[in-house]
Amino acid sequence: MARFGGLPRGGVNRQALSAEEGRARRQLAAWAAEQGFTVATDAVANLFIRREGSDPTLPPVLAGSHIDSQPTGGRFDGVYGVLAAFEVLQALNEAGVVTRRAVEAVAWTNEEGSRFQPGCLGSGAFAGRIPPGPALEAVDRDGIRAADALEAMLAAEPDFARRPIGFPVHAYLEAHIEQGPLLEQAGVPIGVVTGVQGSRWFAIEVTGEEAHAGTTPVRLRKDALVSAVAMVEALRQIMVDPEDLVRFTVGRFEVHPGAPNTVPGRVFFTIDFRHPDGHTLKRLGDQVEAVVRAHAGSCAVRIEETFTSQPCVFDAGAVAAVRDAVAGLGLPSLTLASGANHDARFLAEVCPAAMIFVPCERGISHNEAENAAPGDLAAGARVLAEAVVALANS
Ligand code: HGY
Ligand code: MN
Ligand code: MN
Repeated sequence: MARFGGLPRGGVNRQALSAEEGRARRQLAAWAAEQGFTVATDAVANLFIRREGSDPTLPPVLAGSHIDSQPTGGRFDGVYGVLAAFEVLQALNEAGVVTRRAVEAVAWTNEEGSRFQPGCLGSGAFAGRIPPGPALEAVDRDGIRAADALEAMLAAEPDFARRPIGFPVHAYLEAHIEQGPLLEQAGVPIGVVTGVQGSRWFAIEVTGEEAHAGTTPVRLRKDALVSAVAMVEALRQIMVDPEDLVRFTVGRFEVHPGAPNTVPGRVFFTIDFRHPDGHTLKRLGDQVEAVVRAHAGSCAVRIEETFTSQPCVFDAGAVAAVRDAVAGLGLPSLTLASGANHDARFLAEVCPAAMIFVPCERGISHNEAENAAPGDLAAGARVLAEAVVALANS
């Protein structure tokens, strides 16, 4: 799968609704056909690979993640969970196991939110938490609308069955690399994940006035860069946290027109703010707009909260299914909450959901150097298989 959008340094650029992602989907469909699985997609391009159970009337068990990546992403983020789910289906074929409920491997659309904000478009729409219409109006850096990229993606897949967005699901499990250092530091192959911390994303546009760098006195300038830098510094001050639990990131900061001798007339930047506690997420997140406006200087400001996700605790029954699978396989494990956001956070709104983490080298992710050990990846897939089968027969 890393061939699709593969980068020279070993990572991937397989962004949501891109041609590379379309080719990766086609590859999954080809593997599915070899195994006799059926392939379906919905109006936001969530991809479902189905293995029938003995009772087709029962809501299925879903297992999966996402195959879209960051622009300089790693070979494991997301796609590991989709391939682990596919491995489970294939292993059931090879073992001749018939589960009571159907089991479906899922690739959710636009989990990353790097090309089109917000992320978790597919799982959020499936869970009825993100209205697809407005989200599909998002435009990428090249001016392409998400709706148009989606239309092109679906037009290339006339052979995939079509489904409505959302249907009853018995349970959902997601295997994923931890994207942090805890499992590697503890020296254990498996993380039993209890929930996901809260996230709030903002998009800020600061508008001043382009002017000549050599002739324009400071007192007459409306310098968007000076105002934007003051905003970021002031925000960083309110986000200082001695416990180091606050996660405050300005990942995108664009200066226009970007000419050395023109006073910047416009700056666009993003905020990714996260915290495990809902009260802190509200207390600090609700200050963002006031701090931004207080440092606008002579510029105009447009601020939009583009993504909001409260901290979530996974269903105890689903977490127990993971824990039982780990115990049954005699694997050492660590119990932890997820600092990264995942599709499971939205599935948790509509069915029992839980996650399985495996270590990644030095906790590095959203980086081409992302790496994971085959033994850990296999252990994670085996835990997924045992937990999926237990849930599919419940
Ligand atoms: O941003 C996240 O937490 C996820 O990796 N997309
Ligand atoms: Mn991911
Ligand atoms: Mn990611």
